[in-house]
Amino acid sequence: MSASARPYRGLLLFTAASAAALALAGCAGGRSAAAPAAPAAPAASAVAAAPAVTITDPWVKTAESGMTAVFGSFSTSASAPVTVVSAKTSASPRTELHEVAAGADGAMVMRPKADGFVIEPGTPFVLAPGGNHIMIMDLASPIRPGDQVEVTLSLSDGSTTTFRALGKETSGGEEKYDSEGHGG
Ligand SMILES: [Cu+2]
Repeated sequence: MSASARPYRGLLLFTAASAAALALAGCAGGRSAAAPAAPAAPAASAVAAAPAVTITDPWVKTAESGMTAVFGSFSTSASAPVTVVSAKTSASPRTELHEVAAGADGAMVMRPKADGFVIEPGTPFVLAPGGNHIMIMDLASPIRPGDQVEVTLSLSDGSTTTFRALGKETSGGEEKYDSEGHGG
C-alpha cells in the first residue's frame, strides 16, 4: 500500500518544486527569461496533441444517391465533456449532425442536433440507425460496400479529428429510417 503511495507523493513534490522554480524565475525578471520558460512548452503541446475524441468502428450506410449517414461510437479521454460541433465528409459538401426525437405530432423524426454531440468522459456516445448520426446529404457519388468516406469532426476545444468510415450495407429499414426515423 505505502509502496504505491510513495511514487505519487514524489510526483507531487516534483511538480511543486517545478512550480516553485518557475515562480522564482518569474521573480528574476528579464534576466534570461527564455530558459525557465522552455520546459513548459513541450508539456503544453503534448496535451494538445492527444486526440480529444476517438471513434470506434465507424461505418457509413451504402447508398446510390441522396442521403446516407455515418455511425460509430465516440469517446473522449479528456476529463471534461467535449462537443462535436460539426462534421465534414469527403462524400458531399453537405453534412449535418442529426438526432432522432419526437416531433410536434409525437412521431419520431430526425433533425439537426442544435448543441452538437456532447461526449461525456467515461460514457461512449453512440451513433446508430434510429438515433444520433452524421447525415450526409446530396451524395456526390454512390457509396458501395468497402468504400471509405473521410470524416473530419470539429470539436469544441478548437481542434479537429479525422477518421475513415467504411461503407456497409444494412439489411432493410432504410426507407423506414429516412421517412419515419424510427428504424432503431
Ligand atoms: Cu439524418
